[in-house]
Amino acid sequence: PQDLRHRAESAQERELPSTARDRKRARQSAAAASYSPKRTIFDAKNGTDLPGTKVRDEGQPAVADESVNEAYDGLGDTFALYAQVYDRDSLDGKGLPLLATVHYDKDFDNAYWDGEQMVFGDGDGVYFRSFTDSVDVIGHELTHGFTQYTAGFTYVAQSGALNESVSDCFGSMVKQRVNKQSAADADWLIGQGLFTEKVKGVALRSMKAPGTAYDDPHLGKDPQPADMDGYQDLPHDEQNDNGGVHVNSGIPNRAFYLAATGIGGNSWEGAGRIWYDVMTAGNLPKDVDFKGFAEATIKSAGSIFGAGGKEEQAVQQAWVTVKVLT
Ligand code: ASN
Ligand code: ZN
Repeated sequence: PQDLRHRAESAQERELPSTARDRKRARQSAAAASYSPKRTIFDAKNGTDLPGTKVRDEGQPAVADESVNEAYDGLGDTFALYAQVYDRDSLDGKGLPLLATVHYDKDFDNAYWDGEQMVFGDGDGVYFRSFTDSVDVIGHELTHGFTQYTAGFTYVAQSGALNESVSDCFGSMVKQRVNKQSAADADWLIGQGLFTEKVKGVALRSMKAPGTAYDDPHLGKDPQPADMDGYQDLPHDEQNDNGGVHVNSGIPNRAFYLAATGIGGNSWEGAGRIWYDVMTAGNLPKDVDFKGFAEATIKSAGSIFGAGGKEEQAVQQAWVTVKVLT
């Protein structure tokens, strides 16, 4: 064992920066380490004026209000995924400040990204708890900002479902990384813990088993399909969730889950890297469909990890399983 350790050390020494390319990479990771978030949390005090009253700025200590601290920490965890794993300085890659408002409106059962900031409701207290409780929901909302600054997927029909799905993928990876969970160990639930004990359900969505997250007399049944056989071709208007963007997202969500677990290890190092590359490559139309996105992920898997490798095969198989590709 002693001998092996010695050999490992000299292998490491040989990898010290020597070529110009290595030195550049060393500089880049030094830069990544120096990225730091600029967070500001506001309180709407159960009104609807945005952003509301400033209650905690970057670097200030925790306050008495738990929702404020949960939002502050969740913003930090999301910033850390983008900075430390993907070497990205905030959502726009240029250090965009992260703004969030808590206690928005009364009994507000949602959270959203308004194009400039995040907004969190307290939940009605009967069926929903505070939307700041789930770090994956915080990662989801912030990722709408990331998508806005990158691929810009139009929020309707298949490109809208991809917009939703990418938010779930990165939101889930924020949570998995905080919890130090591999793809195999993660629960792949979005919004676990948001329901009160009154609700028959475990979370808002399941990426692993879309359609099974809840089945409740008040909320109805989780409507997500697990493959293209259940795709819901709804009218493209707001009354129909812009063509079922939160419904059909189950299909690409499950493809991501299958790709991540097929590759193995931590989702953010395998499937996450591939999805990030597709989002930032700048070569997809804003109204891309599932098939166009799927083909881009397969191509990207090959160029990052090697053509024909296990990553490319896992991604290809994932899209076949959800019946986007044949
Ligand atoms: N929580 C929802 C979302 O981010 C809010 C919405 O935009 N309908 O998708
Ligand atoms: Zn969303």
